[in-house]
Amino acid sequence: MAELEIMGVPFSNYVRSIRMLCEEKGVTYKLTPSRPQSPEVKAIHPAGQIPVMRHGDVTLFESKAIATYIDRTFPGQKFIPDDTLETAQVEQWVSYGNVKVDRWIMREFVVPSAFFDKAKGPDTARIAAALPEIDKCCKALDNGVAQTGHLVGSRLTYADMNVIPMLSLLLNFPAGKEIMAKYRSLCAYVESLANLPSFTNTAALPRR
Ligand SMILES: N[C@@H](CCC(=O)N[C@@H](CS)C(=O)NCC(=O)O)C(=O)O
Repeated sequence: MAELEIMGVPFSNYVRSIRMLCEEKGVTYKLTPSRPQSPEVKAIHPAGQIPVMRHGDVTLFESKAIATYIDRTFPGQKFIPDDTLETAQVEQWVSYGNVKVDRWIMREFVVPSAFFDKAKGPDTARIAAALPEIDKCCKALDNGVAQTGHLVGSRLTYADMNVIPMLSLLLNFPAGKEIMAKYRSLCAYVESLANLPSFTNTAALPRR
């Protein structure tokens, strides 16, 4: 079978989710460190976003589509279950993760806190405005994992892999830690997922 190629930089939360899936399934892949908006990424994703994927003649963009392809193409445990209700529940949490969790944690909080014009400093009003929305996301996820410790059923699925990179980044910031500390089930969930080898092996920077 052709080699699977994931294109994207390792500090992208979505690249990490896809890499976690490959690790969990035991799929060998090559990570090509392509930046968003680079010509090779734009050749696959119309909006120039990462990750994108190549496998033989197949190219794909959008992380959930890539995840579905990998989960169904390669042998091993399924992380997007066959059961109709559980498949729909994975879709539900991935959509919520992409529309709300990614927006408020990544785009409105982590990215503007970490990357800003040094001369101007971070946009503190924008970052502060994200906090109540992040609280709502954490509350929803806390409810979601309260019964089983996972978002879907009682085992790891792609829904969990989609959100854990974002939640762990939130913990790098005191304001993020403070919000998360209010939600006990969510704290336990993040702690347990962050110990998975698929998570630690895909860190952008090696653990010190
Ligand atoms: N809906 C897309 C979102 C991908 C996305 O937001 N990627 C970010 C990096 S984590 C990116 O490429 N940002 C740069 C840009 O939008 O130009 C997916 O699920 O793949």
